[in-house]
Amino acid sequence: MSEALRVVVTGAAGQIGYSLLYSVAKGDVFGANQPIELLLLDIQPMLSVLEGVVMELQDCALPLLREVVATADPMVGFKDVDVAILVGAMPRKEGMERKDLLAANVRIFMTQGQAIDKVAKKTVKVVVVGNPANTNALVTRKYAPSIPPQNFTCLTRLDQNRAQAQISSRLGVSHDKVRNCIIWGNHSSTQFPDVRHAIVNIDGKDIPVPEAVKDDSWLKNEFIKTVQQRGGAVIKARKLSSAMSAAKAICDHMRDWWFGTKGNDWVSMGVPSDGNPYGIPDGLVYSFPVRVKPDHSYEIVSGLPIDDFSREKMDATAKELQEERDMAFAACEA
Ligand code: NAX
Repeated sequence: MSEALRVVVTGAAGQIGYSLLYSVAKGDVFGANQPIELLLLDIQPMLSVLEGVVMELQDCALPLLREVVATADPMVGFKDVDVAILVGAMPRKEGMERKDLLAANVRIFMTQGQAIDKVAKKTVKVVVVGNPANTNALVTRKYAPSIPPQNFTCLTRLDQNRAQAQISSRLGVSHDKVRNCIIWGNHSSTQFPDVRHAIVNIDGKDIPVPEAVKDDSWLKNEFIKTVQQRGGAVIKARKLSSAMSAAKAICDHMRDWWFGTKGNDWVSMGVPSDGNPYGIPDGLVYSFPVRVKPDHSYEIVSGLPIDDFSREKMDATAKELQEERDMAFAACEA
């Protein structure tokens, strides 16, 4: 057995945390031979709730789980961590404007970035889930200059999984038969779910998804809208936002980052846009298709042809991210 991996989950007393911690502690993400030390970070008023979560984790009697620390102090929560899963964020309250939400989150992710910079391992891998996830990742990275920029990512895997599920149910195949769906841009309703380069395996044969679906109008309209608005549809039905599917997507994101993507396939991750091959402005955290090597390094997949329809959608979501960045950085200086 190798040395224990130190993994911090922020917002650990929340609903995604509750769905996520068991999978991480059980070995679903870092493998069945990898001991884990879990650090659970939440705010002071939630510490008593967190105590209950700690008790439950103990009661699972998981062989890989070596230690659980619950804290409200970022300097304790991020100490020597190898992996940081940043779920905790300020939720949007009634009447709150986007700029106020961004400003409230800037304060949280600035503090956490500074703590990561000071006490986390320099190799720490960070995935930001708390919304606005792309811009929160950008802020965290800004305040942790001693960590390589590419170690800061945000979650768009839930959107990718949603796209994959829409296509597989449309084609009547199991979900694992559909690969290489792409989410471009922001984890928001401007995201561009793109399956024009995706593949479906039918009866052992790889077929481009558009060829199998044979309905360009559905792909350009209903499909995109369904994926873009799926989070809202879940809230409407459940009166709570996605948690089980979000936790599963976090596990998928981290597992692929840790072990690498399969063969020539790719997955979508929000990553720094600097030097990207698609003309998206530098200085954003933008979701691209990436291939990950077993040493945890990743590359944005290059050379995918971009038509006018895609260009417009990719630029629109980039524009929203630029606006978010400008508002967030203005709040940093305030
Ligand atoms: P909950 O409200 O259930 O839990 C959030 C937890 O974060 C709470 O326990 C809260 O006390 C804690 N928290 C707040 N400020 C904190 C701070 N400064 N340090 C540590 N903890 C802090 O929300 P939940 O449903 O778990 O969702 C968490 C976040 O994920 C939200 O921002 C949500 O919008 C976002 N999501 C992002 C998704 C993505 O794909 N990127 C999908 C799912 C989800 O909607």
